[in-house]
Order: sequence, then C-alpha cells, then structure tokens
Amino acid sequence: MAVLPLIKNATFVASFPSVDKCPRYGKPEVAFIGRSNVGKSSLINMLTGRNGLAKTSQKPGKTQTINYFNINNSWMLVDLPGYGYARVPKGIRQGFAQMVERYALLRNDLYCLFVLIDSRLEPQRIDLEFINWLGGNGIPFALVFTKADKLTANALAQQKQRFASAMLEQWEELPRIFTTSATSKQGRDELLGYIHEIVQQ
Ligand SMILES: Nc1nc2c(ncn2[C@@H]2O[C@H](COP(=O)(O)OP(=O)(O)OP(=O)(O)O)[C@@H](O)[C@H]2O)c(=O)[nH]1
Ligand SMILES: [Mg+2]
Repeated sequence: MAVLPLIKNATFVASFPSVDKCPRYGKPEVAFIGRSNVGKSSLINMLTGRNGLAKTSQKPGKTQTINYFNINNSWMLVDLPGYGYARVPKGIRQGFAQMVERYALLRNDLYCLFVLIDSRLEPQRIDLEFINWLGGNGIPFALVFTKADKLTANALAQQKQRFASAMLEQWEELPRIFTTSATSKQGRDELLGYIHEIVQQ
C-alpha cells in the first residue's frame, strides 16, 4: 500500500552561513534552489502546511543562509538563498552563488536538488547555465515550475514546453518535472510523493 505523503511534523532547526558549518544530521536531505524570488521559501511553507515556517518576501534576496527544517524527524528540507537577481548587489550575489554551489558539491546527504523555475518567465539563461553546471558535476536534480496560479493552463503548458526545448539543446533527456502553486497548493501531493520516494531509498 502506498504511504501517504503526509508531513506530520515540520520544525525549523537552524541556519548556517556555509556548507562547512552544517552539522551531519545523518538524515537524507532535499533542497530548493532557483532565482531569487522564484518562490523557494513559499513552497516550503505550502508543502509543510505552515505559513511563516520559512521566511518569504516580495523583495528578492530574503533568504541569505542555508536553512534546515526537520520533517517527521526522518528527513531534512533545506531552503537556500536565490541566485542571480540583478537588484541584489554584486558582491552579495556572488557570495550566495558560492554558498549554493559549495552546498550542492560538498553535501553528502543531499539526495535531490529541486531547481525552481518561475512559470511566467521565458527560459532564463541563468537557470539553464545552473542546470548545465549541475549536470556537469553529477548532482541529482529535478525541476519545479512555480507560481502556476499566475497563468492559464494553456500558457503554462507553453512555458514548460519552451523550457524543455531550451534544455533539450544541451540534454538528451529531461529530468523529473513538477508544477506547483504556493497559493492554490497545486502540485503538493505529487512533489511530496516524489520526495518521499527519494528519501526512503
Ligand atoms: N501567486 C503566487 N505568488 C507566489 C508563489 N510563490 C511565491 N510567491 C510570491 O513570490 C514572492 C517571493 O517568494 P519567496 O518564497 O520569498 O521567494 P524565494 O525564492 O524564497 O526568494 P529569496 O529568498 O529572496 O531567494 C513572494 O511575494 C511570494 O508571496 C506562488 O506559487 N504563487
Ligand atoms: Mg527565500
């Protein structure tokens, strides 16, 4: 019988300024990454059903550390700073990028990095470059199209198709792809179901 992808318990554990400072928790972890403002923190709140668990903001650059959430005392959910938002000062932007890249490269407990893509935007070079970098380094990842509530179903399908076409210029096959909305909760069960599959491996 399938296990229901329920989150019974979600607690904030701690924030760290670099992967070197993150303790070994001995639990599988999955992390959310993507451009600043794409909705990483909102998605964590939506999945856990706890508004305010991860801090969100209309202003890009809100999440500035590696933030750990303990889920059901069985796996860890990690909120990361966003990459590449032009309005964040260059020095800070580079610092975030380095923090994220080092986390992705060095964290042994990382089972899957979910790369969030804003459904409303045309394929962004920075997302494609980051995905190629993940591929080049053998880091397991999946895609999540966010803010699905902002588009009609047709427009959404078109946007996803555009992104897939852009990816297929470099890739032979596509990764797992999810579509979510933090406001309508679209995609919650699919994404949680997949995470449960991963962390039980
Ligand atoms: N309509 C809609 N708005 C969303 C959704 N997800 C996030 N937002 C809004 O987008 C803005 C950014 O959300 P955050 O979750 O803070 O984004 P983030 O990726 O964590 O941003 P940084 O921490 O700055 O990198 C907020 O104003 C959210 O309310 C969504 O699914 N639908
Ligand atoms: Mg955030």
